[in-house]
Amino acid sequence: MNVQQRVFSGVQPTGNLHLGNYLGAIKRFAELQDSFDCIYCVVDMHAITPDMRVWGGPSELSRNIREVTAAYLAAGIDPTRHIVFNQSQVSGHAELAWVFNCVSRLGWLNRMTQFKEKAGKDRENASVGLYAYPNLMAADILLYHATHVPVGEDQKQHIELTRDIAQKFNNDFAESIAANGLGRGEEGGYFPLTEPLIGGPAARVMSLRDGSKKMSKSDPSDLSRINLTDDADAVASKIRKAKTDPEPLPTELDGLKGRPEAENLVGIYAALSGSGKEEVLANYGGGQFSTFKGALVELAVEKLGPIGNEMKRLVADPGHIDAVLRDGAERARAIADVTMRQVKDIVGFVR
Ligand code: AQP
Repeated sequence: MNVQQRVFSGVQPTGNLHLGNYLGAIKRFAELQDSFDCIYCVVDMHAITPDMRVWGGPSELSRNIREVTAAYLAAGIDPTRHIVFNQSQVSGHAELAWVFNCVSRLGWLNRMTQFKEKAGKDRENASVGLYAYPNLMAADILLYHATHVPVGEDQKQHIELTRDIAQKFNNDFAESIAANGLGRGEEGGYFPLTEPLIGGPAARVMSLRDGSKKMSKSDPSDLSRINLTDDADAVASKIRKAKTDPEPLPTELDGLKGRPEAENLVGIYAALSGSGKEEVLANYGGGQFSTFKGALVELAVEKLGPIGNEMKRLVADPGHIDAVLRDGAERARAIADVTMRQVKDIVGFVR
């Protein structure tokens, strides 16, 4: 393992963990464990950025933090080889985010499409935290000098902003970084320019009810998503009811153009089976959706059933989950504290 290559990523504990979160993020987190030093965070400080009516209040938050942790463990993430913790236990996230609030520019944040989508028309009523969310996300990643971040397609813009913040910090403080002997890498910058790891057939899993919208925790329709804790009957019924079009499945990739619902189901099958969309079409192209949906139900139940069951088992033992998070937080804090001491020296804070 190359310890210079560090992965950081997180999931918000906002309930309704779904297939998009699994295929776009958590499944890939587990796959990266043999090639990277990994830090996986339950980003609870991000979860409270909407109105409390949206995130559900204190007991819901605690329950959701434990549920995301359970999903990490059930997906095969090993918290003894890597670090699993919740963000609010390591104060460096908030401290570095403040420094980044002063590095990042209003013009940059104004371009963030996720804020526009989440704030909607009632922008004046959105929290400052929702607006500054990408600066906190940059702090999450750079606090650990992470070189790679596995995320779904929807997070690409935030990773680009993280690179802009790192670059501006490195430029603004270039002299101080050098004077303190804290330059790293060829360019002598302090923070790395982190690479996103986005890809595969399910980088953007779409709603089962509308192929133009991403599968999302906050969609009011439960039929739009497969939750990781859904039982086999629910998974089967949601896939059977998933929106499709009247044409049979195409035999070639090109035939999926302009057919977002068909493309979505093919992508989900490919990601769950560890193959490509071409292979799926080679097997099911030309056939009716009903046959393909039957095969998808079988595959989804086979792959997701054990994860959902393990999550339920783990959540029933909150003491164990809390101990995993405390242990992870202690090890994360050891890395974060060094970064914060160095950042304070670079910025000129007296400590
Ligand atoms: N539909 C998706 N397809 C692929 N990846 C996805 N991710 C989310 N939705 C999809 C990825 O899951 C990780 C964790 O996401 P998050 O919990 O931090 O926040 P989110 O993106 O806001 O999740 P939702 O479900 O979309 O919630 P709401 O409804 O609140 O907007 C990230 O890596 C994300 O890319």
